[in-house]
Amino acid sequence: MSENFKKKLAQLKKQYEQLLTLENYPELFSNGIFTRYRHPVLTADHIPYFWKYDLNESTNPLLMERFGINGTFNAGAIKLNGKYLLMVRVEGKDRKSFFAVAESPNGVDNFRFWDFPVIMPGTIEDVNVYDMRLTQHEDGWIYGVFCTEKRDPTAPESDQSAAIAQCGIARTKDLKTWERLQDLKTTSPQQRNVVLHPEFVQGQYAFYTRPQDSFIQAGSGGGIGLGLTKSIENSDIQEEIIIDPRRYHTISEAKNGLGPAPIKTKYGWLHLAHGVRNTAAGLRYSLYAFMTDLQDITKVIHRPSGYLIAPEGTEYIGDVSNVVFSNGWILDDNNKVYIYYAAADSVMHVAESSVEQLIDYVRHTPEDSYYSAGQVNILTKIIEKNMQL
Ligand code: M1P
Repeated sequence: MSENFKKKLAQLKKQYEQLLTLENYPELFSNGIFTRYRHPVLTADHIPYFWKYDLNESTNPLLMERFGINGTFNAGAIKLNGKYLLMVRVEGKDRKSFFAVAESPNGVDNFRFWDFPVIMPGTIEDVNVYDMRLTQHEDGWIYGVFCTEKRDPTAPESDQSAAIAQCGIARTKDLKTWERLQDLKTTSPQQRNVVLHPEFVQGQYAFYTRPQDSFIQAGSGGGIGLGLTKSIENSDIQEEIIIDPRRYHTISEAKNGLGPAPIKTKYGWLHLAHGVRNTAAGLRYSLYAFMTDLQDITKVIHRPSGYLIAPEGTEYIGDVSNVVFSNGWILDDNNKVYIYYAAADSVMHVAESSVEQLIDYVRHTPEDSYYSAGQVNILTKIIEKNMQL
């Protein structure tokens, strides 16, 4: 190996190690509901250098990147055997996404990708796969439910962006070996943001869905739905009930979709979701929380108004600006909750909260009155009460 190549390689390794071992810490400011951590937990630079470079001097004498990575985002999350694992959507510069696991000892920093990306059994139909939700189901399996996308075969040749999104399902015990099951069947032409509920409902598997008419627009569809299927191997949902609809002049006016699998609490199921609103600057994605009934999971019992997390500062900047998106959180010891959220379809961040904080937030944040005057009324009551103190 030439001295020059050796030097460049050493520099590459040093920078990589420096980034991976960078200590993360909570921001000083918190709104009492959650606390953001200072640095992103994953970026495209966290991808191992031995994925991107051919390290053989004879075939890559200039030590150039051979496989470019665009982003690391929209990660499912799980704590397994004491390790914090993110099932990351890795997107290449070729715009194809795939899954890879990044592991951390503490959930907030030192995330390191496993040596190889996930080999997901599939078919040629899967042109692009992304946004996996992990569910530790009471049947004993860990399920990975994700979006599988292909070109719309009915679109004219002149349209090379029309796509069909559907829900792929796979299961594993260790996130290493995966068994691919039949894709979810529903009556909707498009499905994205599908999540498997962790418990059986009426003896069946329950999926949160997001029926849409077209790839981007909700059309006559939309809203977070719920459907049951007897079989997980040959899943087939005949009826979807919309449990959380889109609504005019809210953060989920244009569309919404569930985030990670819900967390069970004594008051109800805690949910995290994303809502989308159209603005002059394009679509704006933010995160919101709500709670459903423990017995009847189709019934929303608490719906705080507005968003929980929206982009801030550098989170705005990236491949798709004005987007925060979450499909993973981890319920940790002492009821701590790590919320993993992606910013601008580019990087992964973490915010820390707790079951206690999130329950309090969903139960005691006023619901939306859906009118300006109604909101002023709610605010006036808060001020009046405070004035009496
Ligand atoms: O670009 C923002 C997000 O857009 C899609 O979300 P939705 O289906 O709700 O529109 C997804 O493709 C998601 O991956 C992406 O982050």
